[in-house]
Amino acid sequence: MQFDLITTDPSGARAGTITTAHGTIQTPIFMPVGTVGSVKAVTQEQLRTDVNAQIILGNTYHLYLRPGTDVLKQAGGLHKFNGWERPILTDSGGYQVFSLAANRKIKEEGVLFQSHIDGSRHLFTPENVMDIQRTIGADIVMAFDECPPYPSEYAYAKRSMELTHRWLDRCIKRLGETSPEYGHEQTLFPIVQGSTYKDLRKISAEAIASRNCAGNAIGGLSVGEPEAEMYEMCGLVTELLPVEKPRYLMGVGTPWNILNNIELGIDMFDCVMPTRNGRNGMLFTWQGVINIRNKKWATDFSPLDEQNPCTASQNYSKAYVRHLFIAGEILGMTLASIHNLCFYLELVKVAREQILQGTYGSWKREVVPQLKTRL
Ligand code: PRF
Repeated sequence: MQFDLITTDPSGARAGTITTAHGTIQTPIFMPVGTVGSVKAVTQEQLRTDVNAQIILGNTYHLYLRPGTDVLKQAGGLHKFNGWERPILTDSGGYQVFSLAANRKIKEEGVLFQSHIDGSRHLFTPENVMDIQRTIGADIVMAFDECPPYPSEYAYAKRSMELTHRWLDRCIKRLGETSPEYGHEQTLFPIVQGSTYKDLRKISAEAIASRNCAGNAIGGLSVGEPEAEMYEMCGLVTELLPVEKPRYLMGVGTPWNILNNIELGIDMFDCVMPTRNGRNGMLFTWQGVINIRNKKWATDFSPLDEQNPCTASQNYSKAYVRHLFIAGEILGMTLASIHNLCFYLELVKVAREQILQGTYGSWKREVVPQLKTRL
């Protein structure tokens, strides 16, 4: 993997390119979440042509439980299995195991947990999580971490962060001792933790930077803390992470969260919000947020979103999509998901253009209030 930093805007926002074995990614980028190897309600063709996604996410936790590594190995990896030929990043399970699994028990060795599907017992360790990600075959693989809840006591957050650092060294060692299963390069991103404690965040950012990996991630944010705290933590971490490597803020967020964090020097984002909230009828637009189920759209025959270039936004009316939601038609969820993903990809595309022009800061201050408006 190669990262080329093209420019840093006066505001601090960055534009660059990431080159992987499965293609190039223009940063800043938003990565749609495809938990089980599918971006919910959207086909791979729609992702390619309507959304124009450059990279998607998969989850080690889910893919390990279903379909399992035997099937993925026989398929020749996730790219072949789901027909997505562009880059894939897999999260390590170091978050899902804490948010989804039952009876999880954290030990030095790893995490013992019970599947949320059938209650079966499993152990995730830094080593087997690297092995599973080898079998999935993602281009970017995440280190196994612990994401402490918000709020966490200082002592807990410190112990947890130190465990994450020890697990990181085991991840690096294991990846170094194994080879890609399908011939293409796989790049490890370590994850900064430290909850909402400034000194822990600094210690963690320095520890992560010292491992000299090709890219770095920030975890443990957008877990319920006030937005101001997320920005404060993100800002002090990006100041300590190397300039010449991509920075990925995990699980963030709203359109305005993304724009504000781009200004703090973040290059990559993922979030379930455009798809999950889309399936509930929440639509993001440049004018603001729409609840498409609202009665007020019942006879609004204007396009879902004139400013959004994708076919879902252009060729279907608000009234029609509202009708689909009220009638419980699955097409409503598909159109809302495509619309929202297309909007998120447009958002980062326009952000990139503004960065390249050196006008990001004033543009961002202008659009953020609009984006937050409730329509
Ligand atoms: N760690 C991992 N994945 C994540 C997170 C984390 O802290 C978050 C937190 N917002 C989202 N996804 N491994």
